Amino acid sequence: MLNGELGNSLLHSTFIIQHSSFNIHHSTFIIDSKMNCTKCKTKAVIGLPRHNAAFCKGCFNGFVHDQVARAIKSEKMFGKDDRILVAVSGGKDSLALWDILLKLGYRADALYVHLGIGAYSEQSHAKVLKFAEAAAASHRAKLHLHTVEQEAGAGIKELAQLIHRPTCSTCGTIKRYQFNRVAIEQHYDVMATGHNLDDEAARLLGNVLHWQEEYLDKQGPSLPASVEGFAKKVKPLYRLSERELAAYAVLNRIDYIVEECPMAKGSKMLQYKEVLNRLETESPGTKQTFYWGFLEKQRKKQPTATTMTEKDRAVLHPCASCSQPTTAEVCSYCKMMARAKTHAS
Ligand code: Q46
Ligand code: ZN
Repeated sequence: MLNGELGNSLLHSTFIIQHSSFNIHHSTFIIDSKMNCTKCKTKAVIGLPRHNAAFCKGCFNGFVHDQVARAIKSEKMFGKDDRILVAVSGGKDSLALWDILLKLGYRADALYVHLGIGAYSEQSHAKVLKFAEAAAASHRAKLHLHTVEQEAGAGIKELAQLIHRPTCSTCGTIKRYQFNRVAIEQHYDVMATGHNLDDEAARLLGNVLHWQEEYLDKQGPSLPASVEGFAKKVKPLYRLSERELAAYAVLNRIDYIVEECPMAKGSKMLQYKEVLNRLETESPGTKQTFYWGFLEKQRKKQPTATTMTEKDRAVLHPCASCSQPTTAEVCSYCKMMARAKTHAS
């Protein structure tokens, strides 16, 4: 991840951060020893080609916090009195998000879903606990935990095999369900995820390539609580790149799990990220232009006769089993748990 000890490496002329065990969406940055901070003119620790700037640690932290504050304000995500539930995975983005929100003075608790994926889950859980103990101690923030194995009787891979569904779609259903359930039951005003600019640009590329118009409509960084039982969802990191968040985590000594989930290997999202990274290297700012440009167009779009919220209201009703909103009689989570129980017995 980091060549050399952090404190010393910041004094050295170069330091390199590499992450992702697959080396697919690795972020490598090298600081030219001659670069000075654009703001305060002291020695820079990171260069940001897309902003044509370089920052020292203090100014870089200020830049990151400012980008998040701008995202929260411009997308009307939440206010200082709102209770926020952050979805944490143990990775750099979600832990950085929790850290930034607490430092900006927000009331942010977190939820970790233990997927039961062997060493990966054990390590990511340990990273989350470690951060939570430090964050909770200084900001009185709380960590909620949901363990898939406890409820389903099996880890995510075994569960997916049992019900004959792809692991990642099973995982997606469980995470969406549990985050929403905890947010609603524990009366949080909003749920925040650590999706960054790279995630959103890659998802947009995928949606455009397949002309997934319905998904495009829902790709904004702030989704309102469309019906009762659905929590509002926001992505306060959409203005920051993966590389900037890796740098933020390292510079602020946030101990995160560097490895990707082993199930992500070969995924389409990683392929899209790789393509976008190549474009970004040639033309810094490509991802930003692509995703922010899309958001700008969405904002200008004349509101259609039927907004997404109205559409949602028309098709959603409480699940017959658990009461969470669903388009079917029984929600996909309850169906999945019922199938798991049938197959297990
Ligand atoms: S969906 Fe799939 Fe991710 Fe779940 S099983 Fe891992 S790769 S964590 S975002
Ligand atoms: Zn249900």
